[in-house]
Amino acid sequence: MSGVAPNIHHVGDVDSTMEVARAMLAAAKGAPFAVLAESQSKGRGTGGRVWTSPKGNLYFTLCIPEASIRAEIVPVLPLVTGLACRAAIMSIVSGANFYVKWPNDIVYNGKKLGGSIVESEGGYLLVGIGMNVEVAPPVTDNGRDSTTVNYAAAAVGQPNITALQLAGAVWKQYFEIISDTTVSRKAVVENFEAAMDKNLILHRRTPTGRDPEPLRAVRLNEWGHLTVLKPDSTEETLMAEYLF
Ligand code: BT5
Repeated sequence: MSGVAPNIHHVGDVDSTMEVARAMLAAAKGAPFAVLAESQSKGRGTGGRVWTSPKGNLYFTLCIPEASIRAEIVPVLPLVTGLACRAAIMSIVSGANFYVKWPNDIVYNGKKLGGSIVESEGGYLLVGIGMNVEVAPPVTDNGRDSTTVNYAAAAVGQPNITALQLAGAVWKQYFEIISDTTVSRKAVVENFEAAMDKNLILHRRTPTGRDPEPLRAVRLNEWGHLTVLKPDSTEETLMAEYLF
């Protein structure tokens, strides 16, 4: 599927690109497509969290037929997503250090720039990606401060970019990674580990906020699970926890 021509549907203000994409699955007849919205009134993150979605940023759901994704990389698809998003930004803005934060975030300068969710339906994987391009919304629920691609671009003297440009770059990078048969699960894990910001102080999420214990990312195992270092110098491997 390398070089798959982008098939991106542009929509205005929607509830969530995940729902818009779902409604389009049947008509897509097994071909890959994506939905790019200007803004969302019910943008969502993981575990019922809200994704604040004002106009000016990227709200994108990439719908990929499950059959076209090598079984080997399906378990690490959130990591593939983070790597594709980071590569997309860096293909447009050079000279700034963008990082990934396990399992599903893009960060710049210790602040959150974007995040992703993966859902599955009707033979498709729906990869939802939100990245702040122009607007850094205030973040409320104990989250990390937010930042934007254009803030980072300005910091390194590069021109502003648009959500449209970024969407095209994400499409390209995503299909490049999933089509490249030399990219094994091991390579995805190693590339993600190399792109992690290991200086971030992480906190486990709890149902009501965040756990006070400060953690640091150490390494990923072959399945992409993160081992963290605790203040008492012991290590623990996380399975499916999300971190602030
Ligand atoms: C994520 O969730 O980071 C996944 C976000 C995915 C959003 C995309 S937009 C296109 C598609 N359509 C949707 O409806 N969703 C996807 P999570 O790791 O759970 O992070 C959510 C937390 O991030 C919130 O609880 C806030 O703390 C913070 N947050 C919310 N909006 C933000 C923003 N615009 N920028 C930075 N942080 C934000």
